[in-house]
Amino acid sequence: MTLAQAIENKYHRGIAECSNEEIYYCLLEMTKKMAEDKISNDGKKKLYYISAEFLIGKLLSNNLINLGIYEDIKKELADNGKAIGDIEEIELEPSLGNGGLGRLAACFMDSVATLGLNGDGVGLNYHYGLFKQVFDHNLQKETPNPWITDESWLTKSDISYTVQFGGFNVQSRLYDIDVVGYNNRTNRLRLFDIESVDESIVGDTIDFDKDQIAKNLTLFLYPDDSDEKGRLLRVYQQYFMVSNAARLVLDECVAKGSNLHDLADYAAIQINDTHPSMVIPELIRLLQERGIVMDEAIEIVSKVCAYTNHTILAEALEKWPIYFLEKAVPQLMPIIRELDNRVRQKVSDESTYIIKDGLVHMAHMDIHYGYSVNGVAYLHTEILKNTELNNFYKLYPERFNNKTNGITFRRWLMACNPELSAMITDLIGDGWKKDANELEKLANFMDDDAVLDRLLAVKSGKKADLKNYLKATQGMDIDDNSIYDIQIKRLHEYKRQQMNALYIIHKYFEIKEGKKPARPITLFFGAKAAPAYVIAKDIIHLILCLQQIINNDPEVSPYLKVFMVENYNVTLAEKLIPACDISEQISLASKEASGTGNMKFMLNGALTLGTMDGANVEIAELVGEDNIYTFGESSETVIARYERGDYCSKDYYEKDAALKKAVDFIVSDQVMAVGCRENLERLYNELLNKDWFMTFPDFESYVATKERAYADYEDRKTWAKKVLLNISKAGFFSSDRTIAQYNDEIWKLN
Ligand code: GL2
Repeated sequence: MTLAQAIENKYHRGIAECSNEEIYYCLLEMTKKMAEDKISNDGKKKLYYISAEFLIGKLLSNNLINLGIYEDIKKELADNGKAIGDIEEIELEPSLGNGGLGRLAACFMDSVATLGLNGDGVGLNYHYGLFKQVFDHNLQKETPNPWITDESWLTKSDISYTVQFGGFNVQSRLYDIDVVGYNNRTNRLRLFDIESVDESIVGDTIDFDKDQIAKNLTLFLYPDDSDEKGRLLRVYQQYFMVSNAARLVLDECVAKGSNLHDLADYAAIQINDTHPSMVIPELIRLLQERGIVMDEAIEIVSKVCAYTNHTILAEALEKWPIYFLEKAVPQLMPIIRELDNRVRQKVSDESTYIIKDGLVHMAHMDIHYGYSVNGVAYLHTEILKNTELNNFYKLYPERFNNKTNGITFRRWLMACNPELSAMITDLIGDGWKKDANELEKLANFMDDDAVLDRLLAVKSGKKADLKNYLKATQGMDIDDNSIYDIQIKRLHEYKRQQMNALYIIHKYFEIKEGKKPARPITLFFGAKAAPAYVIAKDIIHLILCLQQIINNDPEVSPYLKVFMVENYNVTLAEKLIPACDISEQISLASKEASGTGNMKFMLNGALTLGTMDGANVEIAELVGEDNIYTFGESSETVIARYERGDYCSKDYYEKDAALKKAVDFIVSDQVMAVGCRENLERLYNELLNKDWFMTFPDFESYVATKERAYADYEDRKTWAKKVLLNISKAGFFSSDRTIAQYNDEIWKLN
């Protein structure tokens, strides 16, 4: 059916006579129906990818592309005076994730379906998701982020379970979203909700009654955990997620003929980070309920569950107090104790015990009772094996493996950058869409001036698009002749947005002193800070203050501007990434497990300015040192300094005059005039007395390397060559490659 026919059936009018909203809802219905009618993946064994986050982004364009009708629809719309971009604006972005970990899960779902593998995602249907960020007086404020409308991609299923908590029950309801593989069959994203959810307990802010679990359970992703009630709510959410998931797994496997003793022939469960870790004791509990004895239940579950570690930061390796679990999920504690006792009987290394000092270490349970532990980039996995999880590696070396992250090129090139996609296809054909390694063929054009010129022209077009979009949506005045230098990612001290801010101050002073850059520079930021993460919010405050001061200074703003986009999300990433010249990947070496933004930028023709951290290491290896701007201390140096415990940021501050000047500016009268003393002083003191993520030792080489990149930008032809080389080497970072490796080495479906 054409769109015109669908519109005629639904509204008895033509496309041109319909509003964008009417067209969107018709396309939604039509696309949903087409996805439903597609054959779904099947097979004896199935993957269940359990994750607290699925940052899926808007689905319309992606689904049109994967169904193979994007171009037809776009043309039909254009023929009727409508732009597909305007229709996309109607869709609300599902707010089901926080950052890289959630977006990775979404990319993985796309690739699992595209490779024709039988695998579903399982998570929660948060009504208000992660908060919506608004800026008020240069401060981040949080408001609810509703996204579920009467008609949406969700389909209500007839699956519902009673989930038991300490003292009360809730009734669940499963909603499904079809995941369409690129020119292939479909899988599903399975999102559990509670029947008794009550949106009305939330007002204009993200505060709500944390005691009313039967009403609030699926309202927010990562409810504020700065108090005990918030942390307890996370436990309720996690158990709700995995209890439903476990029952779904058992029911589906039994329906396919499993006798449960052979569960591992029917199911592979990937535990994405520690949020779903309770699936291990819950499955054991359910197997016992179905007549299997403890010994065997443990054995079965250990052959089904595999764990992915996404970070070495202690804060993200969850440890729940025993009394939390006893209160929320008392039925699990005897099982967890039994699991811990078994570890104690066979292992002498106390550091690996599951229960220690009244806390349950979720990752420890995953490693002892799962069959695979993977890191998400080469360096990260090495650090896990040799440092962070070395005690476990010594026990189970065969369980550890690396799966370097990837991204889906359907969303992160074909959908967000059709101009670059078309250029690539003109040059090398469209085989790259299914086999990303074919991008290597672009290397043949390295000395073709016409190709290099076209590449630069595509970039200029995307820069103009971004300028227009941010003007229309956020009122920003951007010079598209400037260098676009972009840092977009969660706000976290280890990612070091504060170091970039210090650079900006440094540059501001240089311009004031008459040292003007060869070309204007625009620095973009996009980041949400966790509501309870005080210093992260202070860093946002500083950046917004700098934005106000610099952009309004007639002496400086012709050469330097700063923009922090409000409410950074997938939709904004899809506009920012194709327009970027310089991709900021400046985490403290050893701390960024992988990064996936780095891959998206590279694929879209930005050059990386980064530390030797996470997947940057692999990017550097692939493109060679001439085609990336690396700087800063190595992970070995950083890890050794942490071990010595002798870092003193003040020493660096005293020695480096430029650094001192930049840091002092944070608490200058000029910044105080537009900002809040409390926030600025706190940040200043934090840097001077702690600087836990060591921005000062890297500052000098960061500034020097950034300047070198800016200078190189002026040789447009050489720059274009570097860009083309980067794109040609990006194939490795396709999530199709990552998923093929997960399947070959961990899941073994088919
Ligand atoms: C993260 C890492 O910080 C990030 O480097 C990695 O790319 C992603 C996906 O593996 O996982 N870990 C984590 O806890 N979050 C991440 O984004 N939130």
